[in-house]
Amino acid sequence: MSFRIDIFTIFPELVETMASASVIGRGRTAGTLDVRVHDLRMAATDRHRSVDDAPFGGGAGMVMMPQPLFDAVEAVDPPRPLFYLSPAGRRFDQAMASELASGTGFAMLCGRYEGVDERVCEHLVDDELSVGDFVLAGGEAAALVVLEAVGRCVPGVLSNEASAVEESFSGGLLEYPQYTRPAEFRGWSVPEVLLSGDHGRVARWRRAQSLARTIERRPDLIEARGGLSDEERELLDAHGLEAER
Ligand code: JF5
Repeated sequence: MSFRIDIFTIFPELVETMASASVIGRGRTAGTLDVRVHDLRMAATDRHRSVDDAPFGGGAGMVMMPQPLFDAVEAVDPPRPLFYLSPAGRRFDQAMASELASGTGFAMLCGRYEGVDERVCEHLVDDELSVGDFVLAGGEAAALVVLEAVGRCVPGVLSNEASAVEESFSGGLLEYPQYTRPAEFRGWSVPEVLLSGDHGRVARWRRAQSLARTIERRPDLIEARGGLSDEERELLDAHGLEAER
């Protein structure tokens, strides 16, 4: 049984190309992911294959019509929930990605122009999702963000080694810095502890770096996990790092 993700878009070639690359493409080839891309214009009825029309009440831009959207979705009967990607949606995050990946599938509707007729939001989709506080020209880039974030969490898509990386974000902290060869590059050295071979010392240094980095760059994440423990303050202090910013 593979995990199914359906995407409805007026740019199926664009979405198909992106969804055939990298980890998602490998998941599809392996049969773990069943990604189905649907062209919204397939359900258009006029000879121009129109999916949009002028807004009632006037104003700039065009609105996606309910008929092609309802018909496209109903013809496919995709896995639910069906999400509409928009800046007005509930904010998508790693917790949502992991939770969705623990189910059997879901679907996404990509809007273009000024958005979709409100009856689509009320009677066709199950929820509205945002990938951030900015406005895109269409939902495709947002849907690809959700596809990749969820797809890589689906059991069997990533190696076990890589899935450990994911757990560290669910710990609510940013990643520690990584280094590879050479040990010195243009006079800049790799931290000595990483060359020591002392796995315990390396693990403590990495945790201290994750904490310090999160305090500095994303204090909201520290707040969300209920601040720092006494042990974490001691760990930072032992590495000469600041607990406060
Ligand atoms: C869209 C009207 C949908 O811009 C987005 C978006 C931003 N964060 N998450 C999604 O989606 C496309 C643009 C305008 C509706």
